Amino acid sequence: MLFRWLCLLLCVALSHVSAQPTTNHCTRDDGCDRQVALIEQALTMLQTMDGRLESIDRRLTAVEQRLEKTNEYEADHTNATRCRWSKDGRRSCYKAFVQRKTWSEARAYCQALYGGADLVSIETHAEDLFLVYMTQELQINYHFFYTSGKRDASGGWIWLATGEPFGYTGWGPEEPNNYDGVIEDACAFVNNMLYKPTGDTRRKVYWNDVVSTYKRGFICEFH
Ligand SMILES: [Ca+2]
Ligand SMILES: [Ca+2]
Repeated sequence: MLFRWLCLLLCVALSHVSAQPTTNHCTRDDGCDRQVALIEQALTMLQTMDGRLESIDRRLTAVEQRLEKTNEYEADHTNATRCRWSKDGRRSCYKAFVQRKTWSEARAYCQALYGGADLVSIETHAEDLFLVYMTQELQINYHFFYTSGKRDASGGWIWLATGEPFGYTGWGPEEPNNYDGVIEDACAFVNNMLYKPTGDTRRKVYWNDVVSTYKRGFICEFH
């Protein structure tokens, strides 16, 4: 648009020049040549400026799109996600999902959600408690959530999101147990308070080894 306006101005200037008596301009052939050369030079400069303006416009559009994405993230963060600061000054955010997925599907879903997101790794008692409060507060009507914990080939447990073996654990009584002789290869965070508020004598919150191909809820963690 700017380019068109500048061209229009140039055309007006040119018409002004051509409207002048010949005695004031172009009294000699070389004088006309100089004018034409200057006008061509000006046109080239205008074209270059137009190209630069288009480039700036494209960059502005990209910045606007990034800002929109940030706003979406903030909105989502405020409404459905909970964050905490650990003692070492690290900030972690969590988002719990009740739509059921297999462990692999849930992990892929978390990883596609935000850059660096993955299934949750519960590394401390404080983090474990935070998830209890979070799932309570959000009033989620479901109690089994996949974590990034997986049984490795030697039977040990590892947080696949971080590559670290389990340090702190919150296994329930007799867990992990490969219940009924079935290999249970994924670690689930269980909050029975979500649907058995009273009268249930079992431990309310614990970890359970479960079969990873079953569809369950899950919790994503990101920083
Ligand atoms: Ca963690
Ligand atoms: Ca089990």
